[in-house]
Amino acid sequence: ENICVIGLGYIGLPTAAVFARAGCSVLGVDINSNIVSTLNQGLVHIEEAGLNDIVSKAVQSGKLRAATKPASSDVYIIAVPTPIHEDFSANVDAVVSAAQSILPYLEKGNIVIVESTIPPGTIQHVIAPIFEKAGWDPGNNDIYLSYCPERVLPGKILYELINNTRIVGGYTREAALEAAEIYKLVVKGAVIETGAPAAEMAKLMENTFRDVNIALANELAKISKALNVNAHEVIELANKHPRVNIHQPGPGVGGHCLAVDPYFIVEKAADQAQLIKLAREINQSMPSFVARHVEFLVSELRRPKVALLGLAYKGNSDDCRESPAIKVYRLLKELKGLQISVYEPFVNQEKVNINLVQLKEALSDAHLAVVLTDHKEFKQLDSRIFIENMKTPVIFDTKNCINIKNDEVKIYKIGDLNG
Ligand code: SAJ
Repeated sequence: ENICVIGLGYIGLPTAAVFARAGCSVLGVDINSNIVSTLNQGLVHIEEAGLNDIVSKAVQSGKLRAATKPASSDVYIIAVPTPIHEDFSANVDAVVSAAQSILPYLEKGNIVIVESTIPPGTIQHVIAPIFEKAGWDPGNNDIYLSYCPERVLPGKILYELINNTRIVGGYTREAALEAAEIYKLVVKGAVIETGAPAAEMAKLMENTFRDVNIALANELAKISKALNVNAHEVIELANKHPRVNIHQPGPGVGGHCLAVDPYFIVEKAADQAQLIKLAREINQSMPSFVARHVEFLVSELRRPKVALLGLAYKGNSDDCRESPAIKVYRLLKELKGLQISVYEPFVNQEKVNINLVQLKEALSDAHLAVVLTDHKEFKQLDSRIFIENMKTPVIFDTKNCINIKNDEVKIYKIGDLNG
């Protein structure tokens, strides 16, 4: 099978590599020529467990190569980003131009699959018309058009790509069957055929489910503070109930998925999507909730120094897209007289344009350390590094991930602050 994967980001690159490993001849396409040349050297430009290894083997075997333009193929998989505009509406321009970019190479019987997250109705109202205008008739299966959302968790992408259930939403029933055959080359989990509209909505609801649940946990953290109970204890107790699973409060919801996808539903059904909209607002309010507490914790000090630990939106990741930690940093930057140091082991400082230092230097003479990302390294930190380097060993652990049991270190968490 010849497969052309358009977009070599967090989803496209692992997808291309997994198909190449299965023996398909894969061409990865990206408009960024740096990404293309990096891949052609067998290297990867993103941080993801296990990705280096599988990509370098696939390139060495000759099954995976990259280019800035598509080429004639049996299957085209579109995995480009869908950012949001300032007004929170979806920007599907990249998906549209990816679809247009394959038009010169399309042949009868080709399979076209969109994996990018898109607002409900996009396949029918935006993507199918692109092919129809070019003289194709996907409704009558001269090409097979499907929407097959990616559902993999960053950090576990290679495992989930293979083992998760895959939803295959055909523009027609036949298109779903054709796309399902392709995924069955690599997916060990179930491959479920459905229509494109249900697949679009299922993808969005999965992330919305998580966002709404995290908003509930964040609201509980705020309530607990007001009512003087410990949110973490409440969550642990409530979750002993067989049908309750309260999520974890934190500094907010980041990443390119949960912090974005719910808006795609709000955009298309603003009157009905009340809870979804409110959940977004609650989660968006968390960075300033955290910043206010930091301000409170150092309010008595004359020249406070605060060390921020972590900028990525989630643990063991270098991804800072929509990261609440960056928002907290920016809010704290605005406070006069506050000295801020930042330690972030995964992120390149040029990428975020924030000065990063080593952990000891960040903690040195600090009055407060604020943990904003649950990197594994932070979970393993010993009390000594805080005691020996900080002016006062006080931690505000917004991710509830520090494992220190030493009374010399004072630890505050979101939802149990006595302030
Ligand atoms: N978070 C909390 N509390 C929690 C869980 C998460 O505050 O209890 C925060 C995280 O710190 C992070 C954000 O939420 O900032 C999102 O992280 P995540 O690990 O929940 O999810 P993502 O965004 O990395 O990946 C999600 C996944 N969706 C679901 O779990 C339903 C993944 O399967 C999707 O493929 C991905 O979105 C996507 O690409 O859509």
